[in-house]
Amino acid sequence: MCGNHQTLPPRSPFLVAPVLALILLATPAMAQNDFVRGDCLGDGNVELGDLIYMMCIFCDPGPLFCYDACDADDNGIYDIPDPIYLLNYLFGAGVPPPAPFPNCGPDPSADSLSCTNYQHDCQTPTPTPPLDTDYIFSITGREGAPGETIPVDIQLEILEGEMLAACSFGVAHDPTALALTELIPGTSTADIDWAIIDAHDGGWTGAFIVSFLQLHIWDAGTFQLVTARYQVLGEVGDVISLDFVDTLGEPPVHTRVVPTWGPEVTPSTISGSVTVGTAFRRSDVNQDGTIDLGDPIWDLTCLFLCFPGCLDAHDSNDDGQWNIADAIYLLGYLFTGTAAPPEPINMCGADPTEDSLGCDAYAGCP
Ligand SMILES: [Ca+2]
Ligand SMILES: [Ca+2]
Ligand SMILES: [Ca+2]
Ligand SMILES: [Ca+2]
Repeated sequence: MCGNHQTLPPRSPFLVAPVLALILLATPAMAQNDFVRGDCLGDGNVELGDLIYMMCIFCDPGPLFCYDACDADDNGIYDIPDPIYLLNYLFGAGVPPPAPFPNCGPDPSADSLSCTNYQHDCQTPTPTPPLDTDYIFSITGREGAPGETIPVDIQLEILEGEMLAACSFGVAHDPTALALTELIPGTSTADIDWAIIDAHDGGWTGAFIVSFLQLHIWDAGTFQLVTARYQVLGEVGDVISLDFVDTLGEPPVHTRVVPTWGPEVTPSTISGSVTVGTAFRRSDVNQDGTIDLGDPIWDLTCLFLCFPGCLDAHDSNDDGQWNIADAIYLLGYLFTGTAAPPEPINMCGADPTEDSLGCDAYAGCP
């Protein structure tokens, strides 16, 4: 499930920095364009891509058309505090950039920075970043019983030939049907530079920067981003959707990815759902609250003589079929110390694995 890290060729910060400093010093107050402060890339949005691009001050940023837009804190200097200012605003409840923001306008403060060729046409609406289907966010849905707390995984797949420097997203749920109880960073995020995961009313958001200076970035693979735990409030038979959204947080965190130095693009998303199922305990087939010799005996008897209301409970090896192998598996666990039946066994719950067996009724659980 792990993706790969790609090491980029080293850049030459100490060569570029003095050159950039010279450019900054030598740049007189030139013809000024209207711009949106923070939109360093000039694509009309102030988003994660701008922040990543601004981190490149001391490497090779490529052509900059509007230094004023990159001066996020409007102190007349374009330097590292600017992307940090933007980071705090976008994800850390910091204050918005000074005017002109969020709409285009001239720079109200006189400084030596220039804005000669801002790329976005200020007469047109703020564009949505283009869709790139080579990046796919998905939610692994599953079944949960009423009252049970279940994990839901969010992952990002990056297709062959693509790379990623940063990403952000929001996941919304119906708060009358699910209660968010915990947000756990995913295994793929253990060694990245920066991450934030925040709960909001009706959902949560996450933002991840793999490497500020892109000393390593992600390439093709599947990356485990977050495990969210929800308590199921709905009733048996409900299907509760979990959707990627752009509306949670202030300012709202958008579902985006930033390939290398940006700009950001809009990824594909595959929503998930929680299906509310009947609670049972696997292998307690006689539903007396304990798992003992009575269960394999009843299981074998039942194979020929009864029609169980909860086939999932009889599927001791959780292979999606109910047959004599289940009684043998259970006898092995009880008497020869082989592997325990998969969850739910220690407490009542729904079947975490999808199969064709069902559980319509189970009296042994509340
Ligand atoms: Ca932008
Ligand atoms: Ca500044
Ligand atoms: Ca039993
Ligand atoms: Ca089975």
